Amino acid sequence: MKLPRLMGVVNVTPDSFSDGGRWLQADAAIAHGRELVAQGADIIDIGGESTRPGATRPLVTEELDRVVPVITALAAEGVRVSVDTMRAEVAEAAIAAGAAIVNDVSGGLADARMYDVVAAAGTTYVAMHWRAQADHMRDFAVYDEPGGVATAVRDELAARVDAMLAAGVERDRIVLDPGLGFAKRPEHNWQLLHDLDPVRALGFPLLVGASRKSFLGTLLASGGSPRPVGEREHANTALTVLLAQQGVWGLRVHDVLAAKDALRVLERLDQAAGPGGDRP
Ligand code: PMM
Repeated sequence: MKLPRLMGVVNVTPDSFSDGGRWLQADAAIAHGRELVAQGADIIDIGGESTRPGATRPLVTEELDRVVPVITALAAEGVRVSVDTMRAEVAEAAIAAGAAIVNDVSGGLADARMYDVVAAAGTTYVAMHWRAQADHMRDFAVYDEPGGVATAVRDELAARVDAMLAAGVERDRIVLDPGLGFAKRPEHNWQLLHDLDPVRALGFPLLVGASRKSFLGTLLASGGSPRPVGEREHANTALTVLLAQQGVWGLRVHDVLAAKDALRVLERLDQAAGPGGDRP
């Protein structure tokens, strides 16, 4: 079994829902990146803009000031870094600082220059399904088409892929992401997780980010209150196993140790099955 890569999250933001404010200082963010690598992260995803529902956008200069020093330091140590940004200017600076992957939650919709930057640099490009900026994405969480959310996400990502290829992004540089929690209500996230096949059928590697998201908090709610962000890890571990068994390319996670432990269990079971599998 080919196990997924683990992309460890470092949000250099004051306001991310999952870890906002914890890694805002460059030194703290760099140390956290190193810690995640030591725990088994294959990629460190560095972001300077919170995309939680309702968030307002930082200035470009703020975003640059947050991410560039952290990318520079970690890339210089040989860490495979991705930059989580919707802005071409930030992607460009991040690539110059050593980022190998551009992770764009808007799939190129937020900045018309993004595909040109990625095509010119030849970096891997993660294009996520997205419909609107965080301050009004809730209004776009409507999937009335026949086939529901899975086919809508497939069709909208397919349109992005066509635009990327037309702009000169190499096919083998593209990774797609269904965008859990982005313009999606809990039931949409579950439907997507239940049926990733339409998106997978586009023929690109898939990255999935479920870690700490509010649909897990809703699932695990008690007494009418969502389960707090820091107590959603066991549910994410269950998804880590399920998605790994479905052959996804990567998982974007905050708790790398938990995800890595789950993957090690799968790896060990795979070895026990031997080259011929566990069939008699
Ligand atoms: N989710 C968040 C941020 N960036 N990038 C990708 N590719 N996929 C995601 O699901 C995704 C992302 C929001 O979570 P955070 O605030 O914990 O970073």
